[in-house]
Amino acid sequence: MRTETPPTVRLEDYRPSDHLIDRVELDIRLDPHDTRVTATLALRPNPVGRPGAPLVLDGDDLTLLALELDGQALGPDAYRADPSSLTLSTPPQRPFTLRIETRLDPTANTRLMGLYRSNSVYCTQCEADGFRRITYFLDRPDVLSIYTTRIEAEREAAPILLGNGNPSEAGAVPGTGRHYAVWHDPMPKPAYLFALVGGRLDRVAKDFTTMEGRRVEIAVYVEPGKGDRAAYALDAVERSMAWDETAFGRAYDLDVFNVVAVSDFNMGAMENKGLNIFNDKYVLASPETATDADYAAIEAIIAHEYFHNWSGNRVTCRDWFQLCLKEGLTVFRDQEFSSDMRSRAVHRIAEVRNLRARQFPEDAGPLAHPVRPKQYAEINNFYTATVYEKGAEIVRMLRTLIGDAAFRAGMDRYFAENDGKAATVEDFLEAFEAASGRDLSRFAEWYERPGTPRVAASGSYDASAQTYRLAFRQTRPGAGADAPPLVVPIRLGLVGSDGPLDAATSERVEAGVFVLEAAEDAVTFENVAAEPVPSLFRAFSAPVRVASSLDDAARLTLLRHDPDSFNRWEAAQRVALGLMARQVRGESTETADAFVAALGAFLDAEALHDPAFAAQILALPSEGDLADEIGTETDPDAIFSARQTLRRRLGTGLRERLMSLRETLAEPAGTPFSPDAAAAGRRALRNAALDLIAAADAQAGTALAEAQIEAATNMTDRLAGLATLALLPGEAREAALTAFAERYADEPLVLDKWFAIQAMIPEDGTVARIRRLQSHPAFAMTNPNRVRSLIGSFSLANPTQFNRPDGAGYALVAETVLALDGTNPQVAARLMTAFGPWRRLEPGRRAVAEAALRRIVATPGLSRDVSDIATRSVA
Ligand code: 0A1
Ligand code: ZN
Repeated sequence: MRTETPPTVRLEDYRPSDHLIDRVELDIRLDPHDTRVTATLALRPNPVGRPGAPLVLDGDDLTLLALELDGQALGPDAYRADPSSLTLSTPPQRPFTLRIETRLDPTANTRLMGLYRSNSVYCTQCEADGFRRITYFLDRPDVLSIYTTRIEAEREAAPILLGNGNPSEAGAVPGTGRHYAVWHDPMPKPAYLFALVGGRLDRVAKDFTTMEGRRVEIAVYVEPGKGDRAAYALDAVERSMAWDETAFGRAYDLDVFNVVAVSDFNMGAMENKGLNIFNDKYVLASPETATDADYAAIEAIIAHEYFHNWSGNRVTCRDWFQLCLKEGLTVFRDQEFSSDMRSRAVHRIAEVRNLRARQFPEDAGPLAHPVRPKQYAEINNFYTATVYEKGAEIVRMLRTLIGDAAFRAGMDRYFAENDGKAATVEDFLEAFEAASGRDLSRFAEWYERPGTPRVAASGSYDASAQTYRLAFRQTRPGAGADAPPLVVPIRLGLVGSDGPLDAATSERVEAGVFVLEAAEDAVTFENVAAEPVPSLFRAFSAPVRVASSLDDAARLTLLRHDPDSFNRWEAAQRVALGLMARQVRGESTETADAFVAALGAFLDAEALHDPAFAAQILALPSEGDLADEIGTETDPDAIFSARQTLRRRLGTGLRERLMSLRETLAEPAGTPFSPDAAAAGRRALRNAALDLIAAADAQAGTALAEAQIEAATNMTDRLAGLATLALLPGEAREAALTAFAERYADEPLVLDKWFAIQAMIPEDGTVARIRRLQSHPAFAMTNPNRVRSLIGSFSLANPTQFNRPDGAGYALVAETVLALDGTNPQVAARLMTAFGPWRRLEPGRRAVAEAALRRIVATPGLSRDVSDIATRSVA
């Protein structure tokens, strides 16, 4: 472990690099412990940099072997080198060449940044600042270079050698058993997009011809023997390529597009130019091993990384403060893709569930930051839900504000004007201002301050005038007292007791959208025949919390009649949240019966038309949602029991219907598996029904779950059965867990699900169970997926046990963080973010959580990653 006092990097201090690197030639000789890297850099002073400035190249843990300037070895006085930098204090004031030789030990690289080995496959991860662990470089996104990479390795150990760009040459190194491949990337790129792969891998491939007539070979590389699990990912790449052409007019620009799956990866995947490297969890799928959720995630992440080819690679970021420029935009693009591939309404619900589960709490806690942060100590800690998901919501609001046509024109303009450049949020907004003629300077405020805005709405009906006035008031908790009002697009409509009130209009509402720009404003509808229920923020048109005084009856009117599916779901969620919150406060929940009746009527009328949507309606808000709703002094046990009570009530009240839906939706024996949205929706509804039945009747639930596991022909149904049993203590559960582990003993990604299910058991014994599982042969602290499955699932999805009043849950996570910090600080820091909501706990737990955090802060030798999260968490 290293102690570092992290220097703070500030957006306001940005200045262009003093030097540029036009061309990079890399010669990389792979060896398990002694890899040699020779980098030949064509440098020149930056015309907009400081003349005569020293050249300071970044390094991280590097060993310099040799250094030449324009072909001459440099004497020790001419430069200074240490593991983290290489400095020439008086570099030439003209173009010059540096040749730098470094030595690496990829096998010893446990941080999984730079060049490392995963199950003996050589691979790289360079975002955000991993390239400096390969060679000394100007490792910043605004230095763009043309790369040519020669990779050499033992042919036996690494028959496949992949790099960025197009393959240009390959052959044997005579008399050595080694071979090489040369890759040339014609597009200028920053160092964070560099990648290479070397190893034994199986390959599946297909051709694609772009709208520009380019023939592209798409290939997916996976561990030997797993080729049959790569078909879905390969198909998803092809669909992504075709979709980006029609939806955004973006074509692929190289002759090959390679995707490689590796087992050890800190994040989901990485968009390296022409060579996307993936966590294998987001590539490998078969009906036997992957759930419907896995298939959907694979489709989304394959698309996300592919879409980065334009939003991120062709147009990159000037500095890391602009991260949302590529991430928020690319999430928006992958969400649109998934919505087109699946059901738009159901996907929107999933997006909002995810935003509320991860981004809202982040924005309300100690790690809150603007979508474009103003400073950071460790950039790797800013790959957050706020930058990604709230960033995507900003792009979506922009489209809502200016309309589809101007939005598309703005995107075209953004790509055209910034192609081959490193851009800023300002460049992005400018393109839309030009395309729409709308002043976006006030809209830009969305990027500037943290906190989820609140919009309060209240309506008043004037029966004699047949008008309905809706008054809005926005506030910005967490944004500071001087925060200006935001520009908030509110998609809205009025609904009556028999259906939407289409005759009602207002001159302030255009194409169904009212734009709230001031702290307070109001809109009046004319022609309102009867007292309406307002349907606000349709399709979740802005990432805000809405406060309205609608009662349950009004919300149930929306559930029945709102033409906006999202708001129908939202209405049901709000009723459920209200019921659970009242239960926590010890207030009356007598309206629960009306809720159950409304859900029953809904199921009768619609469940079979749209099972996926019905499954969403039946899935109650999570414990986290309820904690977020309650906001302060939360008691996870009270929250858990309120949710249990409502689940039981639904399970009891809807039992006959749920049983019959399970029958009707059962797949006839022999139906071939399809991962498509329709089939997945039917499975989702059957499994939502199982969950509620089991909540109300443990015996029936056990029997149904056991039978389902026995009969399952796919992982979705098998795992849903196991998840149901996991909530029902007893022999059946333990037997099912044991059988599952035996069946999948050789399937690490499936055992991850098994770890996670056990980590989420909301019972006293879980901490002890996790401690036992930590020494299970399939568990490994060196593999991020294993750690996230066992410890991450516990800390994020088991609120009662993580927040045990005796502190045993916090202790388990804190111990893991500290144990991991020495080997993989990035993953350790991410685990720590689970402590985020600690201030919102009731005083007893709050004190225990704070003590655990302070113990981490006080630990000597913390990595910069963990110390950054820990100190901000208690600040
Ligand atoms: N740009 C990637 C995310 C990513 C970021 C950092 C990494 O370092 C370990 C890896 C991946 C994406 O958005 O998919
Ligand atoms: Zn991304």
